[in-house]
Amino acid sequence: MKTTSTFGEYIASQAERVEAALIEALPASWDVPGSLRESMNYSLMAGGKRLRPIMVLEAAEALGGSQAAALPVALAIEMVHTYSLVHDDLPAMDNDDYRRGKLTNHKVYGEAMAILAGDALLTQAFYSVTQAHRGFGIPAERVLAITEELSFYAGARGMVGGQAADMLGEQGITKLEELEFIHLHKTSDLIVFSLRAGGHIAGATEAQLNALTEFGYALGLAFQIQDDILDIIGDEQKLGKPVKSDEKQQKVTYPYFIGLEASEQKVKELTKQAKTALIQANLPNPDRLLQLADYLMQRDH
Ligand code: GRG
Repeated sequence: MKTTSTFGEYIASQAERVEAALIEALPASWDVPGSLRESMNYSLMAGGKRLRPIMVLEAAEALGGSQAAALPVALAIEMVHTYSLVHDDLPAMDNDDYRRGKLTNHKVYGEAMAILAGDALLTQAFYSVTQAHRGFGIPAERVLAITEELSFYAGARGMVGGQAADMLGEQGITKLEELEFIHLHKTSDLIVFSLRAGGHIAGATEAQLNALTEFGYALGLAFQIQDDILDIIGDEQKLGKPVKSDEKQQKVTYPYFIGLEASEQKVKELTKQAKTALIQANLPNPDRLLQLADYLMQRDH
């Protein structure tokens, strides 16, 4: 267990590094309506786990790249993730009152400002990506690939498409494949983006990018199934949101289809599959990504 807690401390220090940079990303000196900046900051600094930005940093390091140069892209994915949460919580979508242990954005700033804060975070993300070139000299060609992939994995062909499929499916989902389509896009695509973007920063080859993609899809699905499991057996305090919400909303989840125990087994299998894909790619420093996979499987929030 010692290694787990040491790695947990490492992850916490990486999260702090991301948070310090996020504070600087939306400076008080901006000539922006105060409530818009506050609303953006409120959700951005509400204390998420920062897993996606950490994945960008660790993927860059796995390939011998610079974490500092990867930081602007790490911030970008946290901005996109945060916008998606703000919009997902709106009355027109999931209509949630709590997120990350705090009132949701629209409960504090009103629906219109929450929509605008989400829009502004999404737009700012693309600005942040460009800073990998402007601030750290990452070749423009690599930054172009990251920009292209951010719009792909976060947009209609990615996360937004997954969210739309989820809304359209609601309780009508009858097949595990339909549920997997939703998870692959709604959850895994941002994870895959994060890993590939870290790879691009470090100048990954096509084969290395493919390995990161395979790792990301398996890890993303494991992450989502674990999320569904925690909604059943997790601790409200640790999760920062009410549990049993899937059951209350009659949501079709992995545990609903195959049961709790089989879902726990599936998380283990997917984690092993993810790690195998990475090990076979012979990356220069894969250890932290491999540890991250185990860490996520054991997470309780
Ligand atoms: C509104 C376009 C749009 C998309 C919404 C993010 C999302 C898509 C929906 C939120 C609900 C959900 C269960 C999404 C799946 C991804 C997921 C598990 C998000 C939570 O990620 P964590 O646990 O959150 O990393 P923190 O708060 O730690 O950052």
